[in-house]
Amino acid sequence: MDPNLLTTTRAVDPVFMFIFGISLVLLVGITATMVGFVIRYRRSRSPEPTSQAAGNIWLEIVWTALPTIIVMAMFYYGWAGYLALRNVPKDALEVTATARMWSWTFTYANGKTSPKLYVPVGKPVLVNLVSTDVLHGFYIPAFRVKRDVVPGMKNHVWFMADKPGPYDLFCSVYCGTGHSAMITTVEAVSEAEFQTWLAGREEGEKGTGRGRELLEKNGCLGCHSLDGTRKVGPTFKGIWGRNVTVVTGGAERTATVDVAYLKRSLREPAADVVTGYPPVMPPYPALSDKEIGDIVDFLKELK
Ligand SMILES: [Cu+2]
Repeated sequence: MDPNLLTTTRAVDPVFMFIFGISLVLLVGITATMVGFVIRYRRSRSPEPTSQAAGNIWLEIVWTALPTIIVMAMFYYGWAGYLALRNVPKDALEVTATARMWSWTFTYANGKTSPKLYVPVGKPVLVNLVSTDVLHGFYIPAFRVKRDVVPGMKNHVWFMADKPGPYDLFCSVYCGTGHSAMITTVEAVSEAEFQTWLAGREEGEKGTGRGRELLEKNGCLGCHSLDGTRKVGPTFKGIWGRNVTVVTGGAERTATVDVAYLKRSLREPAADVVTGYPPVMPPYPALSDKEIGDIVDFLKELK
């Protein structure tokens, strides 16, 4: 790790304190002067204006020049910080973040995908931002980075974790019903742990094989939990073989979750909508029968 590297946190914080400090001094100074003048020049004490001054050239020069200097200093300082946010260190680890309604997927150079952003501590990370549907916002408060994720536009952020630990990652732009569920974690771990993770599967993960991978890759787990928690859509826990009440063409009916039902729900989610949930799921027409079979195998394991 380069100790002199100007990280995003180190670039943003002093600018924030600088602008905040100036604002505080001005707020206190102006308020105190105002209160002082109100007391000193109140009507009972000085009913008639005593000063006949028509102007003061030096006063005007000072109150023009001083704010100009302050504002230009804020601009210069802010611009320097902005450059630090946009210029990515050369040795940065590259990850692609894919945003969709309503989850994140992170893809690494070796093809590994993950719903959490794993990063090594002390190494700059470049995140390419991709949206597959609508406008989202990539936001990690701990690293002071926030950037719009615009469909069809190349965009990026970079940051570096100084200390290991989990950090919150949010979507900062309202993107529909499940927006508030678009939360995940940045897991900053040691370089060795990171390499182990990158090479293998996550520890303690429920289930194995392609099925779970497909659910992660397509962002299904953003809206459907595996542990019974109610999210934007029904949980996957115990879903296989369950009887569900769905609305089909305006009428309620009972359906059994089997291969035919899941296929229809994936390819035409609007056809059967489970009662009590909003009809917001996008269709996944690209999933093959084989892939749906893998997902079914995984769902059966979740009983
Ligand atoms: Cu979003």
